[in-house]
Amino acid sequence: MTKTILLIGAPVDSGKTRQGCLMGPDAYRVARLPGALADLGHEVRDLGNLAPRPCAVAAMDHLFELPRTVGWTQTLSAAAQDAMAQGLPIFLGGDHALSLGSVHGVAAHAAAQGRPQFVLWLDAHSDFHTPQTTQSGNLHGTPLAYVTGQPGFDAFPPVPHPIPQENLCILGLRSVDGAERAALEASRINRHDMRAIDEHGIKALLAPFLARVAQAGGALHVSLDVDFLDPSIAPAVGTTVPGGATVREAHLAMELIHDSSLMTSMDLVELNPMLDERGRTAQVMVDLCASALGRRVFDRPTPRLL
Ligand code: 6HN
Ligand code: MN
Ligand code: MN
Ligand code: MN
Repeated sequence: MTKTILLIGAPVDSGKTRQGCLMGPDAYRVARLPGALADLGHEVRDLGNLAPRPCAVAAMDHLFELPRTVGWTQTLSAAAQDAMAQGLPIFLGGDHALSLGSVHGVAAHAAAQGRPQFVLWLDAHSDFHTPQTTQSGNLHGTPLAYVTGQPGFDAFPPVPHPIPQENLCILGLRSVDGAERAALEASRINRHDMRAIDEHGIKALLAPFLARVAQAGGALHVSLDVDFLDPSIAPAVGTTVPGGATVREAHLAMELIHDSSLMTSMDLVELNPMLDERGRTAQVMVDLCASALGRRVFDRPTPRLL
């Protein structure tokens, strides 16, 4: 089924100290993301790059660039709500702090429609710190705590529609800080580390989650962090962790997402073109996005999810 896809450039670079993710949206364009999606028959509208609202909240010593990140959250939440009324937004990051806003916005849209929001988080990290528990002070490590309504985000827009923890699924985990581990273990978040992928395979972990989204009639936001992938195939990210997903594991995840017809919005995050090698990380992200939107080698009968 062809879709209207809105490409929203979100050159967020305030979520961590190492700079470079602001070049991500243009790297995706140069790697021909718009053409790759149009080739699949979709209507593609590139809305250009956003800029953060000026924001008057006070800086906090232990948090990097808090006011700018709050400004981005306001901008991106509003952009997400607008875009959801028109089609399927893909947020071209930008670091993972952009999901503070994109997920906030899509959840507001879903709530207005009376539809439950689900989130699939493909990442080496759990990004479940609060501004109180973060050791690095880097707010790209906090979006899942924010969108599930954890305390401590007073500087940010309020979260009237927190996403129920059981509606989240994290895949690819292999770097979880102590405070995050304790919080995750006390939570109802579905989470699978790389060992689970090794032992069971992507499909056995992902299909039951997709089946739950389908059963609930939910909206599904997919947030793809470059570091979900193994650094040998995706070096262009500041937070590489060895032992990540292979090209095929990542494509299978995207292909299952496509077959489910459930995805309603997506983030491509953490690409740092300064760290890339001849654009190959940008290219693999473009190819993964195309798989999520229907690129395939051969047609297959749509499989049952379970
Ligand atoms: N990401 N847990 C580490 C921190 O600094 O809080 C790493 C966060 C990585 C963030 O994956 O988008
Ligand atoms: Mn809508
Ligand atoms: Mn992340
Ligand atoms: Mn990560």
